[in-house]
Parts: sequence; structure tokens; C-alpha cells
Amino acid sequence: MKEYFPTVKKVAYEGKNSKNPFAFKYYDPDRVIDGKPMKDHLKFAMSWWHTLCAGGADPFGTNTMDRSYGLSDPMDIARAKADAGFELMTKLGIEYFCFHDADIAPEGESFAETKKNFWEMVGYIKQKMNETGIKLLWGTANCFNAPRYMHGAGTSCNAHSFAYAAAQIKNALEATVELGGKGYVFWGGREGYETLLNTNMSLELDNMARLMHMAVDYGKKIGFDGDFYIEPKPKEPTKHQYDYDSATVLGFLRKYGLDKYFKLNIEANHATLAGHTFEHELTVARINNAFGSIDANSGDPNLGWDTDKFPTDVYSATLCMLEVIRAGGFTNGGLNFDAKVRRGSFTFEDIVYAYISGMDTFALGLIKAYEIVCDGRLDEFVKNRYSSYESGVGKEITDGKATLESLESYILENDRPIMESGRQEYLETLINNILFD
Ligand code: XLS
Ligand code: NI
Ligand code: NI
Repeated sequence: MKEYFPTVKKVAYEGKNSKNPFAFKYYDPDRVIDGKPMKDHLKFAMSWWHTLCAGGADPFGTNTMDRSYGLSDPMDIARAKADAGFELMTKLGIEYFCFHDADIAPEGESFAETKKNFWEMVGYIKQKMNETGIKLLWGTANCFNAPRYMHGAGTSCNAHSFAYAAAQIKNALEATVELGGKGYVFWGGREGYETLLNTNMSLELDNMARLMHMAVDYGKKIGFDGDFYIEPKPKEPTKHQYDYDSATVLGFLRKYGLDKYFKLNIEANHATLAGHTFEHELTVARINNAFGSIDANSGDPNLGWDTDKFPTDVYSATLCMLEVIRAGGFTNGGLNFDAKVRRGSFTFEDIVYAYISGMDTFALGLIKAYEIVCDGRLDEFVKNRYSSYESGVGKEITDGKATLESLESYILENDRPIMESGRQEYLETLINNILFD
């Protein structure tokens, strides 16, 4: 079989002193941390779309990368993508992948033909999964790219578009089950609006929830036993996305009784675009029992759009992995990079460098996060900071026994509180000491 990454052999862990660019410096898959191998803490996944399909086009230029794999028949190209993807995952030791329906098979002249192409590729991929042991992390349907979704999919003003999205989701969900996936993502690309002048927000949101309930019901029917996820994003492509951030999504899920079926898939740069940190979004998910999965890419502080860069920021990765540890680790979820190489990095080797860089960044993040946990000073500081709630008036408050009257009596007796420093700078230095050790 043709090799798509002929210059790359199996990428191994060689340690931080290695100068081999095709080796991991920190990611040592079987190294046990906190009783679990690194690979199970991290559950890395390859994104089919960015890795195998994205050709580097941007609003100002066409593709710079050949993602036709030297072929012209769309189904041949689809098979070549699968071959290249499984070669890449095998060489990198990545055990999971994620896909949209539209990534794996070409759209046909009719929906029936699209369906035929799709299921043929599902079979092809299933065979590759059996051969390699590689698993599906999550599946999804691309309900944002085609012109039929110009006004949205689940939130479209056009019921026919809504129905088309439902048909796609049905198949994508069936394929997820067929391939043993434990997650199904709703990222609402066009689920938002540009202007209220032409928008019935109330109906659009009700309809989005209806579509999600249909997916939940159908999932039950066909034996889907994983998690549904919503992936929050504040803007781009639409000006006002309905799934703005974790808090907004949680409000939506609860309003429509979907919270017991859905968790969140948190993407690093979507947090940035929402004006939050990655760890903020993860914390909101965790404390609401909605921590599910992660798209661990990064944005660029100088660019206000979804750059989907491979992550290199160890500080951010550390704070992310600290949240993952606090959440008790991944269950059905995992760490998908949802990232692509830059337009100028057009060779196949660049894809390998990109994954090595992202995987090493998160491996180091995991190592450092666990060091922060073992060091204990951070958690102890936070615990002590709230110790006034462990006894006296604080305990009355948390026990739900205090009232405005009882607290007024307390204040009349004790008057002003004695304040203590939040010690932010001390804590920032503590983290740096651990990181740069
Ligand atoms: C786009 C999203 C997308 C989802 C899957 O910004 O991140 O890639 O992860 O549809
Ligand atoms: Ni994403
Ligand atoms: Ni994104």
C-alpha cells in the first residue's frame, strides 16, 4: 500500500534531550501518572477534517496543500484520506479520531447517492479500525458548509433545510454507533443569526432543541450509549452564535430538558473568542457535571478568529490538564486537537511535526498539572482561603441556616470583617516554579 508519510517511521518517546524531530520529548504513552498511563489520561484524537481534508485555503487564497492525494475520483480520494489518516495515527500512536459525515465521503448528486458514498466509506473505515485497533472518539454531521444551511440548520427559517440536517444527523449518528463511537457532537456552525431584523429567535431556539431531542430519542433507539456534546462557540461564522459559551449552553440545555443527555466539548480557542480562558470554560463545565471532551487547539492573541493552531502553550495546557484531573479524567471524551497546520506548512511532514508538538505540549501539561496536585500548596491555599465557611457564621451560611436577620445580628455584634490577601502574585510564582523546574 502507498505510504503517505514515507520519511516518518513510528514516532517514539526519546526524552527531552533527543534532537530527533520525529520523536516525542515528553509524551511517553505508557508512563504511569497517578495510576494511569499517559495515553489514557490524554486520549489523543485526530481530527479528520483539518488533518486530511483542509488544503490551506483562506478568504484570500486557494489551497496550498495537495489533499487530492494525486487522485481525481472523489471516492478514490476519500479512500486515500482514510489510508493516510490511519497511517498517520499508527505512526504517532494516536488511538482515536473524530469526523464529520462530509469529511469522509463526497456529496453525491442526490441525498441517496451521498448516503451510498457515506456508508461505503463507513465500511472502509471500520475495516481499518479493525486492522489497527484505532477507535472513534466522536462523530458529527457537517450542517454548516453547504448553501442549504445559509440560514442555519436546526435554527433555519426553512423547514426543508431543518429536515435535511435531520437526515444527515440520523446517518452520522448511525455511523457513530456502527463504528463504536462514544460521543456525538453538535457544533452549531450556522446556528445563530446575523440580524434580529429577520430573525425569530424564540422559534429558532425551540427548533434547535427539537432537533436535539430527536437525536437523543433516535440514539436510544439504535443503542447509542455514549454522550452527546454541544461545543460552545461565541461567533464565527454567524455574528451571534446561540451556543456562545459553556454558561449559555447550560442555560439552553436546562430550559429544554436536555441537560441529562448532553455534556460539553470545550474548544480552547472558542473560549478565547468568548473572552474567557480555556480553564474557565472547563471549570464551568466541571462544576455543572457537564465536562465531556476537549478540542485542544489554540488561537492567536493577535488574530480575532478561529485560527485552529496546534497548541504549544504549556502554561495553558497545564491549567487545562489540572481541570481534567479535577474532573476525574475523561470518561467517554478525549483530547481532539481540532487543529490544522499553517497555510505555509504544506508538506506531509509538517502534519507530523504539528501533532508531535501538540502531543508533547499536553503531555508536559499533564506532567506539570500532576506536579501541582502533588505539591499541594495551590489546593491548600484555596482551601484555607474559604475556611471561614467551615465554622461559625460561615457554616451557618453554607448549611442554609442563616437569614438576613441572623446575619444582621451577627454584623451588629462583630462589625467589619478582617480581610486577607488573595496572594495572586505569590501563586503565579508558585506555578512558574513548578513549570520551570
Ligand atoms: C469549528 C468547530 C468544529 C467542531 C466540529 O469551529 O471547532 O471544528 O469541532 O464541527
Ligand atoms: Ni472544535
Ligand atoms: Ni473551532
